[in-house]
Amino acid sequence: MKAIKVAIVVSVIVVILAAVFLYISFISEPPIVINAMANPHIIPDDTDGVPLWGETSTLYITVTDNSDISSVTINLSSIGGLKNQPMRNIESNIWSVTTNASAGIARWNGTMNDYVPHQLLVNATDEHGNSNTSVSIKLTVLKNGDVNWNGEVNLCDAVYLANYVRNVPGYAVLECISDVTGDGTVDFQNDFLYLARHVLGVPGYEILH
Ligand SMILES: [Ca+2]
Ligand SMILES: [Ca+2]
Ligand SMILES: [Ca+2]
Ligand SMILES: [Ca+2]
Repeated sequence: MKAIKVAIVVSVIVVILAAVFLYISFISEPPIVINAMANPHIIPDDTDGVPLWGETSTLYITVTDNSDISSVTINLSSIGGLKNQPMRNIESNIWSVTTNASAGIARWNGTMNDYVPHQLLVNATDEHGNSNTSVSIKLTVLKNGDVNWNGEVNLCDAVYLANYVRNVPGYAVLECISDVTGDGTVDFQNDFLYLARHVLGVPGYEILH
């Protein structure tokens, strides 16, 4: 009889320990972070510090967890923003923030002959303090006005832009990089003339918009 009682007590203890263990593993799970996206994923650096047309990107991430999420932040320091920029819960599991990129932070790699994307690290933390810091959102920042995508802004870009706005075949551009007047359209009268004067050092055209 005593042996049976001992067996029951031991079983109960084992079940309680297993339940505690399961509960601890349940609450110590970090959030799952997926679907990193930047829309658009290419922007120019914001050379006048005023984020006009085409100069911002909205960053999105999906965060799920078996507990509540206490915060989702993103490190925007490499593009001139906050190290712990809060993201906003816009719907169900999707978090978002819109940002521009400070002047001068475009990274050109001469060996690769291309811009190096910024990897913006997300930190998703649940209500028990478990964090997932394994996912980044990729954002490529070009020099504003680098119309022909070669790492520098010079007269070649103005000539290239002139060809684009006159519909010369073979001259595709990203309009967000080419709208250096910041009015939301790319044209000869405004953007070509402004960019040409800028690269030629004409006073009054020092800053691209
Ligand atoms: Ca701007
Ligand atoms: Ca260029
Ligand atoms: Ca324009
Ligand atoms: Ca612009």
